[in-house]
Amino acid sequence: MSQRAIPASLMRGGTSKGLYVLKTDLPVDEATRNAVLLAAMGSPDPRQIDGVGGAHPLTSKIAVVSKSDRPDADIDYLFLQVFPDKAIVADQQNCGNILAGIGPFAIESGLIPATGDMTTVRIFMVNTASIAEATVQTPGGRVTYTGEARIDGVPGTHAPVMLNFLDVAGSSCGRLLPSGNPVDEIDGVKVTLIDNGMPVVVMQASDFGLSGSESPEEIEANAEVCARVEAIRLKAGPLMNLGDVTSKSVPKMTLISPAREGGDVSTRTFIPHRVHDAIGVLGAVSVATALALKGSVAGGEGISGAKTFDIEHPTGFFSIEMAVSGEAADLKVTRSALLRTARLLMRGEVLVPESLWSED
Ligand code: NQM
Repeated sequence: MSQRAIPASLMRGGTSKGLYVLKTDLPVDEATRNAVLLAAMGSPDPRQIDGVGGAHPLTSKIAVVSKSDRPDADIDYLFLQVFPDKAIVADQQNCGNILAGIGPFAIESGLIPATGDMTTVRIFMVNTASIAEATVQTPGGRVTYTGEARIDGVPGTHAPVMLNFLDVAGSSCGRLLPSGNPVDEIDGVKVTLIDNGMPVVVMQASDFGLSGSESPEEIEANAEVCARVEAIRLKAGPLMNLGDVTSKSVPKMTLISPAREGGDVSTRTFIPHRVHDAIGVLGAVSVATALALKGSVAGGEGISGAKTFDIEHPTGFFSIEMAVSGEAADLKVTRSALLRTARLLMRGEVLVPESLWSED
Protein backbone atom coordinates (compact mmCIF):
# COMPACT_ATOMS: atom_id res chain seq x y z
CA MET A 1 0.00 0.00 0.00
CA SER A 2 1.56 3.29 -1.01
CA GLN A 3 1.33 6.22 1.33
CA ARG A 4 0.82 9.96 0.92
CA ALA A 5 3.05 12.28 2.95
CA ILE A 6 1.48 15.44 4.38
CA PRO A 7 3.76 18.14 5.84
CA ALA A 8 2.77 18.62 9.49
CA SER A 9 4.08 19.85 12.83
CA LEU A 10 3.30 18.27 16.18
CA MET A 11 2.90 21.04 18.74
CA ARG A 12 1.84 21.49 22.31
CA GLY A 13 -0.61 24.35 22.59
CA GLY A 14 -1.29 25.21 26.24
CA THR A 15 -2.32 21.97 27.95
CA SER A 16 -3.27 20.24 24.68
CA LYS A 17 -1.33 18.69 21.83
CA GLY A 18 -2.09 18.25 18.16
CA LEU A 19 -1.09 18.28 14.53
CA TYR A 20 -0.73 21.68 12.85
CA VAL A 21 -1.22 21.48 9.10
CA LEU A 22 -1.41 24.05 6.31
CA LYS A 23 -4.83 24.11 4.66
CA THR A 24 -3.10 24.00 1.26
CA ASP A 25 -1.55 20.63 2.17
CA LEU A 26 -4.93 18.97 2.79
CA PRO A 27 -7.63 17.71 0.41
CA VAL A 28 -10.16 20.39 -0.48
CA ASP A 29 -13.17 18.10 -0.27
CA GLU A 30 -14.29 17.99 3.39
CA ALA A 31 -15.20 14.28 3.49
CA THR A 32 -11.84 13.34 1.96
CA ARG A 33 -10.03 15.72 4.33
CA ASN A 34 -11.76 14.13 7.32
CA ALA A 35 -10.94 10.59 6.15
CA VAL A 36 -7.31 11.63 5.77
CA LEU A 37 -7.20 13.25 9.23
CA LEU A 38 -8.88 10.25 10.90
CA ALA A 39 -6.20 8.03 9.35
CA ALA A 40 -3.41 10.42 10.37
CA MET A 41 -4.55 10.31 14.01
CA GLY A 42 -5.42 6.58 14.02
CA SER A 43 -9.16 6.97 14.65
CA PRO A 44 -11.52 5.31 15.27
CA ASP A 45 -9.62 3.35 17.91
CA PRO A 46 -9.50 4.22 21.63
CA ARG A 47 -5.71 3.67 21.56
CA GLN A 48 -5.17 5.41 18.17
CA ILE A 49 -2.42 2.87 17.78
CA ASP A 50 -2.14 3.19 13.98
CA GLY A 51 -1.81 6.98 14.00
CA VAL A 52 -0.20 9.90 15.81
CA GLY A 53 -3.18 10.74 18.06
CA GLY A 54 -2.58 10.54 21.79
CA ALA A 55 -5.62 8.38 22.71
CA HIS A 56 -7.35 11.22 24.58
CA PRO A 57 -9.47 14.13 23.28
CA LEU A 58 -6.83 16.59 24.57
CA THR A 59 -4.14 15.01 22.40
CA SER A 60 -6.29 14.26 19.35
CA LYS A 61 -6.58 17.74 17.91
CA ILE A 62 -5.88 19.33 14.54
CA ALA A 63 -5.20 22.93 13.54
CA VAL A 64 -5.76 23.77 9.88
CA VAL A 65 -3.94 27.02 9.17
CA SER A 66 -3.90 29.42 6.22
CA LYS A 67 -3.12 33.03 5.39
CA SER A 68 -6.24 35.12 5.83
CA ASP A 69 -7.91 37.14 3.09
CA ARG A 70 -9.74 39.17 5.72
CA PRO A 71 -8.75 42.80 6.28
CA ASP A 72 -8.98 42.31 10.07
CA ALA A 73 -6.86 39.13 10.37
CA ASP A 74 -3.45 37.76 9.38
CA ILE A 75 -4.22 34.06 9.73
CA ASP A 76 -7.26 31.78 9.51
CA TYR A 77 -7.37 28.92 12.04
CA LEU A 78 -9.83 26.06 11.75
CA PHE A 79 -9.88 23.73 14.75
CA LEU A 80 -10.88 20.09 14.29
CA GLN A 81 -11.53 17.70 17.20
CA VAL A 82 -10.81 14.13 16.12
CA PHE A 83 -12.68 11.71 18.38
CA PRO A 84 -10.24 8.95 19.36
CA ASP A 85 -12.82 6.15 19.49
CA LYS A 86 -15.28 7.27 16.82
CA ALA A 87 -14.98 8.21 13.13
CA ILE A 88 -15.92 11.80 13.93
CA VAL A 89 -14.05 14.98 13.02
CA ALA A 90 -15.98 17.78 14.75
CA ASP A 91 -15.72 21.44 13.79
CA GLN A 92 -18.43 22.87 16.06
CA GLN A 93 -16.03 23.98 18.76
CA ASN A 94 -13.01 26.20 18.96
CA CYS A 95 -9.89 25.42 21.02
CA GLY A 96 -8.04 28.15 22.88
CA ASN A 97 -5.19 25.84 23.88
CA ILE A 98 -4.34 24.80 20.33
CA LEU A 99 -4.76 28.51 19.45
CA ALA A 100 -1.61 29.21 21.50
CA GLY A 101 0.51 27.40 18.87
CA ILE A 102 -1.04 29.12 15.85
CA GLY A 103 1.11 32.28 15.95
CA PRO A 104 4.41 30.36 16.26
CA PHE A 105 3.33 27.86 13.55
CA ALA A 106 2.26 30.64 11.16
CA ILE A 107 5.59 32.42 11.58
CA GLU A 108 7.67 29.22 11.33
CA SER A 109 5.74 28.21 8.19
CA GLY A 110 6.49 31.56 6.53
CA LEU A 111 2.83 32.61 6.33
CA ILE A 112 3.63 35.85 8.11
CA PRO A 113 6.89 37.56 9.10
CA ALA A 114 8.06 38.23 12.63
CA THR A 115 7.90 41.96 13.33
CA GLY A 116 10.59 42.45 15.96
CA ASP A 117 11.18 40.96 19.39
CA MET A 118 7.45 40.38 19.82
CA THR A 119 4.98 39.66 17.05
CA THR A 120 1.24 40.14 17.47
CA VAL A 121 -0.76 37.92 15.15
CA ARG A 122 -4.45 38.52 14.49
CA ILE A 123 -6.11 35.15 14.12
CA PHE A 124 -9.55 34.58 12.62
CA MET A 125 -11.00 31.55 14.40
CA VAL A 126 -13.02 29.97 11.60
CA ASN A 127 -15.15 27.71 13.85
CA THR A 128 -16.68 30.62 15.71
CA ALA A 129 -16.07 33.47 13.22
CA SER A 130 -14.30 35.48 15.91
CA ILE A 131 -10.88 37.06 16.35
CA ALA A 132 -8.07 36.56 18.83
CA GLU A 133 -4.78 38.41 19.11
CA ALA A 134 -1.78 36.29 20.02
CA THR A 135 1.52 37.90 21.03
CA VAL A 136 4.47 35.62 20.32
CA GLN A 137 8.08 36.08 21.49
CA THR A 138 10.29 36.52 18.40
CA PRO A 139 13.68 37.84 19.57
CA GLY A 140 15.86 38.68 16.59
CA GLY A 141 12.96 37.87 14.28
CA ARG A 142 12.77 34.16 15.17
CA VAL A 143 10.20 32.30 17.24
CA THR A 144 11.50 31.24 20.62
CA TYR A 145 9.84 28.64 22.81
CA THR A 146 12.07 29.12 25.84
CA GLY A 147 11.19 31.52 28.62
CA GLU A 148 10.04 31.93 32.17
CA ALA A 149 6.25 31.61 31.82
CA ARG A 150 4.57 28.79 33.73
CA ILE A 151 1.08 27.40 33.18
CA ASP A 152 -0.47 24.77 35.41
CA GLY A 153 -0.76 21.35 33.77
CA VAL A 154 2.57 21.72 31.87
CA PRO A 155 5.94 20.96 33.49
CA GLY A 156 8.65 23.61 33.37
CA THR A 157 8.68 27.14 32.00
CA HIS A 158 8.40 28.39 28.43
CA ALA A 159 8.04 31.54 26.35
CA PRO A 160 4.74 33.29 27.05
CA VAL A 161 2.02 33.53 24.40
CA MET A 162 -0.51 36.19 25.40
CA LEU A 163 -4.02 35.64 24.07
CA ASN A 164 -6.62 38.35 23.89
CA PHE A 165 -10.12 37.44 22.72
CA LEU A 166 -11.87 40.30 20.99
CA ASP A 167 -15.41 39.23 20.20
CA VAL A 168 -16.11 35.69 21.36
CA ALA A 169 -19.36 36.20 23.32
CA GLY A 170 -22.13 34.10 21.79
CA SER A 171 -19.86 32.95 18.98
CA SER A 172 -21.29 29.39 18.93
CA CYS A 173 -24.75 29.89 20.44
CA GLY A 174 -25.71 33.28 18.97
CA ARG A 175 -25.58 35.11 22.30
CA LEU A 176 -23.79 35.05 25.62
CA LEU A 177 -26.83 33.62 27.41
CA PRO A 178 -28.47 31.48 24.72
CA SER A 179 -31.67 30.93 26.75
CA GLY A 180 -31.76 34.60 27.81
CA ASN A 181 -31.66 33.56 31.49
CA PRO A 182 -28.85 33.54 34.04
CA VAL A 183 -30.31 30.30 35.43
CA ASP A 184 -32.44 27.49 33.93
CA GLU A 185 -33.42 24.12 35.32
CA ILE A 186 -32.86 20.79 33.56
CA ASP A 187 -33.74 17.44 35.15
CA GLY A 188 -34.21 19.25 38.47
CA VAL A 189 -30.66 20.72 38.39
CA LYS A 190 -30.03 24.47 38.23
CA VAL A 191 -27.82 25.29 35.23
CA THR A 192 -26.26 28.38 33.70
CA LEU A 193 -26.08 28.05 29.93
CA ILE A 194 -23.32 30.36 28.73
CA ASP A 195 -21.13 30.92 25.65
CA ASN A 196 -18.21 33.29 25.94
CA GLY A 197 -16.22 31.53 23.23
CA MET A 198 -17.16 28.00 24.34
CA PRO A 199 -20.67 26.70 25.04
CA VAL A 200 -20.63 25.60 28.68
CA VAL A 201 -23.27 24.32 31.10
CA VAL A 202 -22.28 25.41 34.62
CA MET A 203 -23.71 23.37 37.50
CA GLN A 204 -23.02 22.89 41.20
CA ALA A 205 -21.03 19.69 41.93
CA SER A 206 -23.13 19.28 45.10
CA ASP A 207 -26.24 18.71 42.95
CA PHE A 208 -24.56 15.48 41.82
CA GLY A 209 -23.61 14.35 45.31
CA LEU A 210 -19.99 15.39 44.70
CA SER A 211 -17.72 17.61 46.77
CA GLY A 212 -16.06 18.90 43.60
CA SER A 213 -12.59 17.85 44.75
CA GLU A 214 -12.81 14.35 43.21
CA SER A 215 -10.13 13.48 40.64
CA PRO A 216 -11.07 13.22 36.94
CA GLU A 217 -10.60 9.42 37.22
CA GLU A 218 -12.97 9.19 40.20
CA ILE A 219 -15.62 11.19 38.37
CA GLU A 220 -15.24 9.17 35.15
CA ALA A 221 -15.65 5.97 37.20
CA ASN A 222 -18.97 7.24 38.62
CA ALA A 223 -21.37 5.89 35.97
CA GLU A 224 -24.44 7.44 37.58
CA VAL A 225 -22.97 10.97 37.60
CA CYS A 226 -21.71 10.56 34.02
CA ALA A 227 -25.16 9.44 32.84
CA ARG A 228 -26.93 12.33 34.60
CA VAL A 229 -24.47 14.87 33.18
CA GLU A 230 -24.89 13.47 29.66
CA ALA A 231 -28.70 13.49 29.93
CA ILE A 232 -28.58 17.18 30.91
CA ARG A 233 -26.13 17.90 28.07
CA LEU A 234 -28.43 16.38 25.46
CA LYS A 235 -31.31 18.57 26.71
CA ALA A 236 -29.10 21.67 26.97
CA GLY A 237 -27.95 21.37 23.32
CA PRO A 238 -31.22 22.57 21.71
CA LEU A 239 -31.71 25.22 24.46
CA MET A 240 -28.27 26.59 23.52
CA ASN A 241 -29.10 26.70 19.79
CA LEU A 242 -26.67 23.83 19.17
CA GLY A 243 -29.32 21.36 17.96
CA ASP A 244 -28.86 17.65 18.56
CA VAL A 245 -25.49 17.39 20.33
CA THR A 246 -25.34 13.59 20.49
CA SER A 247 -22.28 13.47 18.18
CA LYS A 248 -20.91 16.91 19.03
CA SER A 249 -18.10 17.86 21.40
CA VAL A 250 -20.15 20.76 22.83
CA PRO A 251 -21.49 21.92 25.19
CA LYS A 252 -18.85 21.29 27.85
CA MET A 253 -20.23 20.47 31.30
CA THR A 254 -18.54 22.20 34.24
CA LEU A 255 -19.24 21.20 37.84
CA ILE A 256 -18.28 23.98 40.23
CA SER A 257 -17.68 24.01 43.98
CA PRO A 258 -16.21 26.50 46.45
CA ALA A 259 -12.53 27.34 45.85
CA ARG A 260 -10.09 25.46 48.07
CA GLU A 261 -6.74 26.97 47.08
CA GLY A 262 -7.49 30.67 47.30
CA GLY A 263 -9.00 31.00 43.82
CA ASP A 264 -12.50 32.13 42.87
CA VAL A 265 -14.08 28.74 42.15
CA SER A 266 -13.10 25.09 41.80
CA THR A 267 -14.02 23.22 38.59
CA ARG A 268 -14.30 19.76 37.08
CA THR A 269 -15.17 19.80 33.37
CA PHE A 270 -16.60 17.10 31.10
CA ILE A 271 -15.31 17.75 27.53
CA PRO A 272 -17.90 16.23 27.20
CA HIS A 273 -17.29 12.48 27.70
CA ARG A 274 -13.93 12.60 29.42
CA VAL A 275 -13.16 14.77 32.43
CA HIS A 276 -10.50 17.40 31.67
CA ASP A 277 -7.20 17.18 33.59
CA ALA A 278 -7.30 20.99 33.72
CA ILE A 279 -9.89 23.15 31.91
CA GLY A 280 -10.08 24.41 28.33
CA VAL A 281 -9.10 28.01 27.62
CA LEU A 282 -12.39 29.28 26.25
CA GLY A 283 -14.18 26.92 28.64
CA ALA A 284 -12.45 28.76 31.50
CA VAL A 285 -13.34 32.12 29.93
CA SER A 286 -17.01 31.07 29.88
CA VAL A 287 -16.86 29.90 33.52
CA ALA A 288 -15.21 33.20 34.53
CA THR A 289 -18.01 35.01 32.75
CA ALA A 290 -20.57 33.01 34.76
CA LEU A 291 -18.76 34.25 37.88
CA ALA A 292 -19.11 37.82 36.63
CA LEU A 293 -22.80 37.29 35.87
CA LYS A 294 -25.17 38.36 38.60
CA GLY A 295 -27.61 35.60 39.55
CA SER A 296 -25.82 32.73 37.78
CA VAL A 297 -25.37 29.22 39.21
CA ALA A 298 -21.83 30.33 40.03
CA GLY A 299 -23.39 32.57 42.66
CA GLY A 300 -22.23 35.60 40.72
CA GLU A 301 -22.59 38.88 42.57
CA GLY A 302 -21.72 40.61 39.33
CA ILE A 303 -18.63 42.73 38.81
CA SER A 304 -18.21 46.16 37.39
CA GLY A 305 -15.13 46.99 35.38
CA ALA A 306 -12.17 44.64 35.37
CA LYS A 307 -11.18 41.65 37.51
CA THR A 308 -8.78 38.71 37.30
CA PHE A 309 -10.56 35.42 37.98
CA ASP A 310 -8.56 32.45 39.23
CA ILE A 311 -10.31 29.26 38.18
CA GLU A 312 -9.13 26.20 40.10
CA HIS A 313 -8.98 22.90 38.16
CA PRO A 314 -7.59 19.40 38.85
CA THR A 315 -3.97 20.40 38.14
CA GLY A 316 -3.83 23.99 39.36
CA PHE A 317 -5.17 27.41 38.40
CA PHE A 318 -6.26 29.22 35.27
CA SER A 319 -6.18 33.02 35.53
CA ILE A 320 -8.27 35.20 33.23
CA GLU A 321 -8.38 38.98 33.08
CA MET A 322 -11.91 40.06 32.36
CA ALA A 323 -13.66 43.35 31.90
CA VAL A 324 -17.42 43.62 31.62
CA SER A 325 -20.14 46.22 31.49
CA GLY A 326 -23.88 45.88 32.16
CA GLU A 327 -25.37 42.99 34.11
CA ALA A 328 -27.59 39.89 33.95
CA ALA A 329 -28.90 39.31 30.40
CA ASP A 330 -27.33 42.63 29.33
CA LEU A 331 -23.81 41.69 30.43
CA LYS A 332 -21.23 42.73 27.81
CA VAL A 333 -17.73 41.33 27.91
CA THR A 334 -15.22 43.94 26.87
CA ARG A 335 -12.01 41.99 27.52
CA SER A 336 -10.88 38.43 28.18
CA ALA A 337 -7.13 37.89 28.14
CA LEU A 338 -4.85 35.17 29.41
CA LEU A 339 -1.43 33.59 29.30
CA ARG A 340 -0.51 30.33 27.57
CA THR A 341 2.69 28.73 26.34
CA ALA A 342 3.30 26.51 23.31
CA ARG A 343 6.13 24.42 21.93
CA LEU A 344 7.03 22.91 18.59
CA LEU A 345 7.68 19.23 19.38
CA MET A 346 8.28 17.67 15.98
CA ARG A 347 8.19 18.73 12.36
CA GLY A 348 7.99 16.50 9.33
CA GLU A 349 5.38 14.55 7.42
CA VAL A 350 2.46 12.47 8.59
CA LEU A 351 1.70 9.48 6.36
CA VAL A 352 -1.73 8.21 5.33
CA PRO A 353 -2.81 5.55 2.80
CA GLU A 354 -2.68 7.02 -0.71
CA SER A 355 -6.05 5.39 -1.49
CA LEU A 356 -7.83 7.82 0.86
CA TRP A 357 -6.64 10.77 -1.17
CA SER A 358 -7.60 9.51 -4.62
CA GLU A 359 -11.28 10.19 -3.80
CA ASP A 360 -10.44 13.93 -3.92
O1 NQM B 1 -11.92 25.60 25.79
C1 NQM B 1 -10.64 21.08 25.71
C2 NQM B 1 -8.48 22.12 25.64
C3 NQM B 1 -9.93 22.14 25.34
C4 NQM B 1 -10.52 23.25 24.63
C5 NQM B 1 -12.06 20.91 25.46
C6 NQM B 1 -9.99 24.59 24.90
C7 NQM B 1 -10.93 25.71 25.06
O2 NQM B 1 -8.11 22.05 26.79
O3 NQM B 1 -10.64 26.76 24.47
O4 NQM B 1 -8.81 24.83 24.99
O5 NQM B 1 -12.84 21.55 26.14
O6 NQM B 1 -12.38 20.11 24.59
O7 NQM B 1 -7.69 22.14 24.71
